[in-house]
Formats: sequence, structure tokens, C-alpha cells
Amino acid sequence: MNTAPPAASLDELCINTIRTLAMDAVQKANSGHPGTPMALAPVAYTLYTRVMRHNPANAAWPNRDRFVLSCGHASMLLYSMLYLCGYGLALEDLESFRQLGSPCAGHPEYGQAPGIEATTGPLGQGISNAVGLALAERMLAARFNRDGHEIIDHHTFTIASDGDLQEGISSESGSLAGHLGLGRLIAFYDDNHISIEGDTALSFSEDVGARYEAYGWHVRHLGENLSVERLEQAAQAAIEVADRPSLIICRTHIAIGAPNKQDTAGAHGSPLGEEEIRLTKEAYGWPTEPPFYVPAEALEHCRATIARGEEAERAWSERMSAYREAHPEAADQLAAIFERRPPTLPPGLLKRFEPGTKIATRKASQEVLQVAASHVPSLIGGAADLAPSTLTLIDGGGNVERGAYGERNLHFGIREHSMGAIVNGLTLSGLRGYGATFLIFSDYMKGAIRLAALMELPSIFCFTHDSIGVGEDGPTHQPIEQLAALRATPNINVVRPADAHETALAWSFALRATETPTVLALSRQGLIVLDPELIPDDAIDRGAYILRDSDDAPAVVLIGTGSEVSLCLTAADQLAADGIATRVVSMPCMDRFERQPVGERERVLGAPGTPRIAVEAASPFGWDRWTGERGAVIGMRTFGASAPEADVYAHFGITAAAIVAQAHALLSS
Ligand SMILES: Cc1ncc(C[n+]2csc(CCOP(=O)(O)OP(=O)(O)O)c2C)c(N)n1
Ligand SMILES: [Mg+2]
Repeated sequence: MNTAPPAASLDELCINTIRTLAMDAVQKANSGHPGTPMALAPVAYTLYTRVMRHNPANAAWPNRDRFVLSCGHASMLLYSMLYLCGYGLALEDLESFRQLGSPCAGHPEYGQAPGIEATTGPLGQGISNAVGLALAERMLAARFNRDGHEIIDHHTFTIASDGDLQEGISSESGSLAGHLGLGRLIAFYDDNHISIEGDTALSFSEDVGARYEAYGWHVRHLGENLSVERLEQAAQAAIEVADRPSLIICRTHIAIGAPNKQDTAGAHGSPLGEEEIRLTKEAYGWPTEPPFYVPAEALEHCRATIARGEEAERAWSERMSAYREAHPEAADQLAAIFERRPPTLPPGLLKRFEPGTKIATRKASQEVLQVAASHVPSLIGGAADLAPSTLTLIDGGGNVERGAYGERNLHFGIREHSMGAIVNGLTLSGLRGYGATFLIFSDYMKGAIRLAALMELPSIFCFTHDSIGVGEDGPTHQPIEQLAALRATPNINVVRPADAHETALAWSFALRATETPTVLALSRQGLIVLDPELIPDDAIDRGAYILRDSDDAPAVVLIGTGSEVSLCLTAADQLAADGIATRVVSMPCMDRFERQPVGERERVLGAPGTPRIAVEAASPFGWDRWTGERGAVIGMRTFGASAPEADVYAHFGITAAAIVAQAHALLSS
């Protein structure tokens, strides 16, 4: 029988329950981060039991307040809270913290337990996802709320640590959030003066509050007194400030109450140890045995959030019914977003272009985007100050600005990394977000792209200037290894279309995706438009197809992507004139092709042993899988060079003549 230890209050009992669960789970796993959940327990407790409108019985309630634990290493804080509030986690799940198959992974993993709003752990990402979620709330409200029908009106809460606020990505997203006046974003800063290497004074001395004030945030310093009442008041005051995001700075003490570990870096990432746990529990007035002890009163008190949450959702559902009656079309559109229904797109090409003419795939993308945007009202996005080059504006879409959240074109400023994280936040909300820049700068947002893949979000990353075809800007701007790195990342589809029609299919493919981000790699330079009859409607889904075949079994197979496909076609003409049966394969998506059955792959690439030449103006890394022992790869083994595009291609030997010579060399060896 669990009898509660004497505690000053029920609140304190609950807070100490969170603390001791975190200590015990980390100890049992012999791995994890105990000190931060202990310190932040009052913040999470106040948010979950007094501030947030949420329904543990339905974690997916669309108008719920969002909570993102940006310092994902403090995951036991979230798991304890979700367990206590009744989100469906069992005590055994907490006991299996960090073990294979447990919903309580080392860091919170989106989709692995109800109530986890985003995968966090790479510092700075979570608070930036929260900016995206808060922006999404405003964008949805602007689109769907009607007079007398405020159906979207939730808040986004996040807790960020020193590391979160040191990482550059949070400065980018904080700056943009302030600029856009995202008043429904409320961040708590865990100002504990500790990070892994010790006192943050070693490397961190700016006035964080002043910094966020300069970004245009409302900032409050709570100091050390983190009573539930003060925390609640601060949160309510932040809610009242509707025109600016809020930062509530809490001077906490890592591993609070642990007699030998409080305020030490040692409490960050190691179990406290049996003896220190015993001493800490004694200091809390807590029974030292058994571990994972949950006083019945604490559980009952926290579980009362279920009834309140169900009531809140029920009241909202009534409002939603009235809304549906008054605005059935809008209600259906909104339901499609909530349910993440893939859009209904016309089968086949979104747009037709004139075969034989020349158009850059970024330019074709611009035209296709307009068609896509007309079919998919939830499609919104923007570039990191390169829209005139990436050509990613939605015509007539208007600029999303402070107070103009109903528009469609976002301006991320030169903030690639946070653009990625904000696009992920928008996508988490059900909107279809895209972010655009040059392919070279995908490096600046790789952390966010990787998390989109890990979270299984269909974020769209639209990258142009995808090769040495960039030309004069030179090697700093010419991507080499980016395609290989993105392809090496699990659960990303990298699509590099060969022409305008493949580009149309690529957008359609990206919009149909439900759990995989799409990276589009588009050319700066003009590419010849292929005959659409030669391109199957499912070209991208299949990953590769035979674009031009020989009458006889091919003696050589040329495989190209993007701008190099037309080089392969020119080379094939020459080789055919030389009497060599040549097949050309376009492979717009290697990731998809890899997933085809072996029979299909052999059908496309020719019998094993057929000499194959892959041509891509990028790192050859990964191509030998498709070319095999008897094949060759024509690609880039060095950085590029600054010169007109044609000269760069010629200089690096990525030409039709080089392909022809390579084919002859292979066939005579
Ligand atoms: C991008 C990134 N870099 C490094 C790490 C490794 N790491 C985890 S926590 C942490 C810093 C801990 O300091 P703080 O953020 O203040 O958290 P606290 O110890 O106060 O909980 C670091 C460097 C990480 N998770 N993400
Ligand atoms: Mg810290």
C-alpha cells in the first residue's frame, strides 16, 4: 500500500514524484540525465496540471496546447509527466527507460509515445520546431477561424536549456519568432548555469534575457523562487502578451535536493548513484524504498487532468460542430489537415511543357508549384532569402508577416537551419511546408533535414543550383558531396529531375508523401524538355526508368540524373552511330530505385555484367552499387571551379564526348 510521505502540499508531493521517478529510471537504466528533470519538475508540473489545455485521453486533439521539450536529454521529465497525467504510458514503460522497444527512449521520439510532439535531443531543434508549431497555429487560425468561430486558439510551450539557447539555430528561430510576433509561443529557459563541461561561465556570458528582448520577445525573470503559483502566474502573464513570444527565465538548480550532486555537471548525464539517491530521497522526506514509488494521491491528482482535458475537448468539439454547420467547406479542408490526408492530385503530370525547348528545372518547378498550390491549399513555404533564384514564390500567395498569417509565402531570412526546423514544425501541424535554398546550403540545415527523416515527416526541401552547373559562383557554391550525404540518410527521397516533366512528377510525388521528406535537387541552367510520352507517370515512385532503349540487348547502359541525362542522350546518339546498342536510364530518385524488387532493377539496368556508366556532376560515392565491377562513374572527384557553366563541365570532363570515350574504353577492355 502506497502511503504518501508527509509533504508540505499535494503540489510538492507530485513534483517530488516526478523527481524521484527520473532519478530511479536513470539509475535503473544506468544511463541518462537525472538532474535536469529534477530541477524542471515544477515547470512541467505547472504546465501540465494548471496551464495547458490538453487531453491525455486523446493526445491527438487538434486544438491542444503543444509542449516541446527542447532539451530532449531531460526526457524523463516528459515521460514522468505523461505517465502521471494518464497519456497511456505505464509505470513499466518508465522502468524500461532507454531499453530496446521501450516507448521511453533515451530522447523523446515523435510517434513512439502519445504526447511526444517532436523528436528532440539535438539541441536547438525543439525550440525551433516550437516556432514552427506556433506559426502554424497562427496560419491555421487566420485561414479557418470565422467571426464567432474561434476554432483554432492554442498555445505552444517549450522548455529550453543553456545548450538550446547557445546553438545558433535557436537564435535564428528566436529572431524570426520575435519578428513575426508569435505571441502564442511561450518558452521557459532552464537557466541552471551548468552544461556538460561545467559552469556555463566557461563559454556563455551574454545577457540571454536582453538578447531575447532585442529579438522582440516578452521576457520575465522568475529568479529562484519557482513555486507553482509563481510559475502559473508567469505563464498566464505570458498568455496575456498576445503580440510577442515570451521567454520565462528560471534560475534552477540541477539535481536540486541531491546533497552532493546539486549544481554539478556530474548530475547532467550520469545516474546519481544508489547512495546519493537514498540521501536525496531522505532530503525530500521520501521513502527510500521501493524505487518508482508513486503515491496514490499524486497519481490521482495528476490524472484529474484527464477529466478536465476531456471536458475541454468536448467543449471544443461542440464549437467545431457549429463551425462545420456554418462553414462546411472550410471544416472539410481543416479536417484534411488534421487527418494529414494526402491531397488529391490529377494523375500524371501537373503541367506539360514543349518537348525540345530548354527550361531550367528550377524554372519548371516554379510553374509546377503554381499548379500544385492551386490543388493543395495547405501548401505554404518560402526560401532563405533566395526566392528570386530558387523561384519558389506562390503567385498571389502574399507575404506571411506579423498579423498577416493567412498568406502563403514565408520569408525565412538567411536562416537555413531554422528554416528546416520551422518547416518541420509547420509539417507537424498538418500543413504542407516547404523550405528552399541552394543545394550547397543544405549543409546549413542538415540537422533539421535529418530530424524530418527521423520523425517521418513529409517536409519538402526544395534545393536549386544543384551542381557545378552553378558556374561562375565557383566551388563555394557548387555542391559535390551533398547528394551522396542526403541519399545516405535513411528515410529521405532525394529527387533530381532530368527535365521539366520529371519536375512536375517530382512535386506531385513530394505532395503525395506521408511519412518521408522529399529533397528536390533542381538545376540553375536550362535543360532540354523531354517527350512526356517517354516518361512514365510513376517515374519518381519507381526511381528509375528506361528513357531510350536499343533495338537489341544493350551493349552499354548509361545512367544519368538531372542535368546529366541529356548528356547521356547525346552520347547514346553517338554510340548508336558507332554501332553500339546503347540504353539510357534516367534515375531521378536513387532512394526509390533501391526499394524496387531485384527483377525490376535488372529489367531497368540490363542483365548483370552489362557495362554501365553512371553520369552525375557530383560525388561518385554510392554509384558503384549500380554500375558494378565492369562499370564506370563519371562524376566530380574534387571541388568545382569558378567559370561559365559550359567551361566547368568541359574542364571536369563531364561531357557527352567523355561518356562516349568511356563506353568505348569499357567495351574494349
Ligand atoms: C546539437 C547538440 N550538440 C551537443 C549535444 C550533446 N549535449 C547534450 S546536453 C548538452 C549540454 C548540456 O547543457 P544544457 O543544455 O545546459 O543542459 P543541462 O545540463 O543544464 O540539462 C550537450 C552538449 C546535443 N545534444 N546536441
Ligand atoms: Mg544548463
